[in-house]
Amino acid sequence: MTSPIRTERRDNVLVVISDNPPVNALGQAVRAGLKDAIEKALSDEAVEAVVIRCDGRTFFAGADITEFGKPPVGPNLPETLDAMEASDKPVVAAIHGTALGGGCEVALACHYRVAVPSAKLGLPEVKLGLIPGAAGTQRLPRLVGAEAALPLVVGGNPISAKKAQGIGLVDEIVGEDSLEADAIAFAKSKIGQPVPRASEGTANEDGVRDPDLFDRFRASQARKIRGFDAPNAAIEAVKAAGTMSYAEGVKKERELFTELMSGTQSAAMRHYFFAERAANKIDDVPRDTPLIPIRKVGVIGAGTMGGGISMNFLSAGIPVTILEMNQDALDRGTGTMRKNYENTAKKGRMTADQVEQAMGLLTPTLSYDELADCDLVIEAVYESIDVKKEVFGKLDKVVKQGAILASNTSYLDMNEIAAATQRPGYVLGMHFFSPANIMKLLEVVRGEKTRDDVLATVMKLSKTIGKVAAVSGVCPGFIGNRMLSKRQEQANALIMEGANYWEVDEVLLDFGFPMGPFQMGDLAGIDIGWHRDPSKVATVREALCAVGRFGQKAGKGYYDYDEARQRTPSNEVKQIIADFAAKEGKEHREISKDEIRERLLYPMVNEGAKILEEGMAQRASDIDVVWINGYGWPLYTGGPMFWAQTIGLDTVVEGLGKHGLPVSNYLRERAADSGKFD
Ligand code: T1G
Repeated sequence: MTSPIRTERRDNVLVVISDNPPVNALGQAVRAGLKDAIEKALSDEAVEAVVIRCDGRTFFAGADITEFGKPPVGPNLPETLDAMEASDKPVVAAIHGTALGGGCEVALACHYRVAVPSAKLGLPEVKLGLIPGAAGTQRLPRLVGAEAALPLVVGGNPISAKKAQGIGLVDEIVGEDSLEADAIAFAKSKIGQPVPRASEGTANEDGVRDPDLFDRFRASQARKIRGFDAPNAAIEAVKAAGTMSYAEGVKKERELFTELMSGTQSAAMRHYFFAERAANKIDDVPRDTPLIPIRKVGVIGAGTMGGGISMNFLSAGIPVTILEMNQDALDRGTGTMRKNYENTAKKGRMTADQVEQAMGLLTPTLSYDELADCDLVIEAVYESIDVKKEVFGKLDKVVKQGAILASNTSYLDMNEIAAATQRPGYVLGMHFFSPANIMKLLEVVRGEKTRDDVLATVMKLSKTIGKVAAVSGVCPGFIGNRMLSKRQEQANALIMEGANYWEVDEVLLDFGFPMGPFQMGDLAGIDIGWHRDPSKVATVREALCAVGRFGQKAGKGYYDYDEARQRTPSNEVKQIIADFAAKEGKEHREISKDEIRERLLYPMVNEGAKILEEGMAQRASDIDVVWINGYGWPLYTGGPMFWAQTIGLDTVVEGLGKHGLPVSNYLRERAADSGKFD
């Protein structure tokens, strides 16, 4: 098999080129080819400098993640890079695309780095539950210092070539279309000079001057890294660069890396990496299905959801015509969108021009006729099947043939909505999650009659607007809300049986969720959908509303809130619950946190198994993608289905039985068979 690495001579410069699509991952063949090429360069007198570059869309984008968890095959990357750095001939990394992870470490082991303006560099290993494993945590702080290294290694987000040049990671920004030529010229200019080796630098001089730097940084990241192992390991590794010799620091990095690689968090986060990409593929729709061009989008409803949905398209440069029933509602909606953009600009995440650009693509209207030439119309009106069927009937008459009609419904029957039109093949669900311009999840609900090209178009469009999409079949609550309802059922039952509602929240917080069900209720508003009659009290929720406990907005819901919205459990609520339980003849008892966790989470796994058995989700990993992106399931456990496999499906089956909860045949069968869903 030909090596993905080739070399080409340009006078006295040897250009080492990798051609390993799709992202020049540093798999075994690439590492072996790199090693051979470097040995060739070092032994050839005629070669006085080396340039390393990649064909295709990007410089090396990291180690080959598909090799992880398998027996290592040499040569290993650290040794290959050490041999390269030891060269006395200047070695220049010529960077385009995204030099990530091991790719960035290749660049760090080169003596110099040049990059095109559009290039990005980063160390995203923490997003895989790892830290850099080829001396990146030791070379980078020697090149750029601790303050600049920490966000890169601990946050894992890439930076632009310009920013990289600013911190000393990139030596020169070269022409966007003349990378190789400029890199060769740069290499030639360094011939005869002593080569700078990052490993020989002094690390963290800023960290020595400011010893609290590391603790301050850790504190600043506390909320984001809560529960994750890798970020703390990353901080330790960067710190080691300033307190140990290079060799000892590399050893420390290796210890931390190996421990993380063998842990459940990295397995879970590597699972998620591939799960997110798999979710965008539809098994029974050919990848080359022709797509419908989406040049103009219509949105019905300028409320919270309609406005948020519209922003996704405007931010992606796609014009939106937004329709409301009256001018006041329209003005309120467009005003809120502008305010949201301006808030983003205030945080420095957008420029004022970009705000005007986005708002300039928005056309408010009161007339359905203005939607006639839209390629896609998304309805985000009141969650009533009759209202939606009426809206779709109107759209069907007004909007051009071949346009897609989508509903943002969160649980209604898409087949019934599609039947209200003459074009059921062009109808599907696009279930956004509030706030729609922020939450990444998009549940794409495939109707019985939804055409392949319509589905493929919306899946591709989801990536364009920065969403993570998963396909759901038509069932109440689709994937996410259907499983959420099982958790909510148990949460309500548990507090009637004696569990304190704040304990239920704490169990999910400790598990890694951003908040528990009762906190969520207070945040969203207990009074949503309340009949407003304080004399009619049939549930705990109605009892709370009857005494004005509407949630955070009222300063009290399940919890009491102070001005800073800090919550305190309420004795009044505890009594209301106790009275309800007594009325229902429920005996209160001590309930352990283990029982609370099992009764909240295991029924969700069981419902996920039913969703798979009914074909409402393509694969178990899609369910993980839904829960991680739509409901805050902790990424470091891989999602409900991966987590269940990690603790053992038989453990889940046994736990459900112990609590007298139903076990689906499919779950029982999977537990008895391979212990895996997919
Ligand atoms: N290994 C294997 N396959 C990879 C890969 C990788 N590193 N990166 C991408 N792919 C596959 C991906 O699964 C998909 O496959 C296709 O390439 C296109 O990817 C030693 C230990 C580079 C920004 O974490 O961030 O280095 O679905 O759909 O949107 O210290 O891919 O087509 O079959 O994402 O244009 C560190 C991960 C590894 C980078 C391109 N590196 N990749 O995004 O395309 S650990 C990373 C990305 C490491 C060292 C450590 C993105 C991208 P398929 P895509 P994209």
